[in-house]
Amino acid sequence: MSKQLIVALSKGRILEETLPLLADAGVEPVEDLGKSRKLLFDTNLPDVKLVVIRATDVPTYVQLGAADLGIAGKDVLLEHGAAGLYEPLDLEIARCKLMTAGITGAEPASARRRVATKFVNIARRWYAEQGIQAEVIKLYGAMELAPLMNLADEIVDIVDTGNTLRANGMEPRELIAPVTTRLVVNKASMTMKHARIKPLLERLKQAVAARREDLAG
Ligand code: PRT
Ligand code: MG
Repeated sequence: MSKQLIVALSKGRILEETLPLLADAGVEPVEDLGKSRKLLFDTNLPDVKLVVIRATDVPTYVQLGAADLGIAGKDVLLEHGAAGLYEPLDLEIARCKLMTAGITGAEPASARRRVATKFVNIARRWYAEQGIQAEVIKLYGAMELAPLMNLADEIVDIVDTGNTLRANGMEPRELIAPVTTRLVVNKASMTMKHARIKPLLERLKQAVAARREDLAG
């Protein structure tokens, strides 16, 4: 195993909130991630590199050891499964909720429920736990459209303010899981590169705690 630490970052909305935390923990990319088309970045630390990839690919990179560390939403981790991963730190950013939602005022379908979502594993597991028969339909985006088009009775999606649901005549129903962004670590890396990972983990923990105190005023 090389002495380098590769950190896989989720591009998209998590990235903006991740970079200040990493900076507080002493890790800064040497160039502007947003302005570059590159995917692999050097940092101020000679032995730390960043890769910026799709959020849904982060668990795969870390699980298979292509990256030592990763930063991903709990939604993505629940959907992907966490074998081969440690999840030592809640970064407490990009807070939202995984919920079921349906057309406002409509009764939930009583027989076999058609559920549209990109979180098919989470949905299958949750409906099974509730003892609700569900036919889970995989979509890649715009879940809010499915009930309006009568493709599904309800959806499983991420809700923050609820504005997206409301704008489409829908309402949140049941909470499946609260979601924040997590730091994940490859299990082998945690052992083999412990001396390098431990201090970084500590500094990130401090950065998260400092941010929490700031927010509390
Ligand atoms: O592009 P891709 O399909 O991969 O995902 P994306 O564009 O939906 O999201 P991305 O990559 O920018 O960021 C995804 C991660 O951000 C998720 O894995 C969550 O952990 C986290 N996160 C936090 C959110 C939200 N808040 C959020 N509000 N991800 C998505 N949303 C979307 C949601 O899908 C819905 O369309 O925002 C809408 C709901 O927001 P409200 O405020 O209208 O309720
Ligand atoms: Mg996106």
